Amino acid sequence: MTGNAQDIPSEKKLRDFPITWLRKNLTIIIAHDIDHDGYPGYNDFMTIAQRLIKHGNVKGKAADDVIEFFRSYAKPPKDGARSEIMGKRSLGEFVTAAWKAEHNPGVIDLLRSKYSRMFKIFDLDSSGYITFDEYLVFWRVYDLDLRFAKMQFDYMDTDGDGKISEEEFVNAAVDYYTSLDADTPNRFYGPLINY
Ligand SMILES: [Ca+2]
Ligand SMILES: [Ca+2]
Repeated sequence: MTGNAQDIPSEKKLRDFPITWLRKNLTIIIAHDIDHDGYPGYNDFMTIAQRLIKHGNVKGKAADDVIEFFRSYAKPPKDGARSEIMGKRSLGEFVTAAWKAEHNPGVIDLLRSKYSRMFKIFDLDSSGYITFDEYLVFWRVYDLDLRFAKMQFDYMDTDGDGKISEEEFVNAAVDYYTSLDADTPNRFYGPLINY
């Protein structure tokens, strides 16, 4: 990771951010902003949870876990790194808060723990791996362009065994948030939007 929160002037224009970082963060925001009101809010996360329960045919306790996961993400603890982000109500504010959050010490641990939980949610049969069929549920939940799902699956499957381990999933997520490489093939939340 390069740069720090102080690099961002108080006006906080979108062009002040590194372009690849911005494209990835706008891609994340658009993937989560299901109702298209400009930012991911509580209702969006609940819609995502319901989609996952439906597309993944998740039942009982596992369905409760899905709702709890997305609720905790949408309503983070007030003193947590994400509470700052979830309070934002415009794209510029949201992106600025995301930039600050990603430059907090300990953010890697937070990301690892979040995506470790997410891995378990998308490992629908609790086999310890996400198969390609299970992975397609991820793309359907976020309404991503399915033509690119296999490319990203193969990118994440670094040991080439045809399935995604927890480590592979979490590593890809952390790389997505932290790498500023303009040529990164990582499309964790689908094709990068142009900006
Ligand atoms: Ca599985
Ligand atoms: Ca693998």
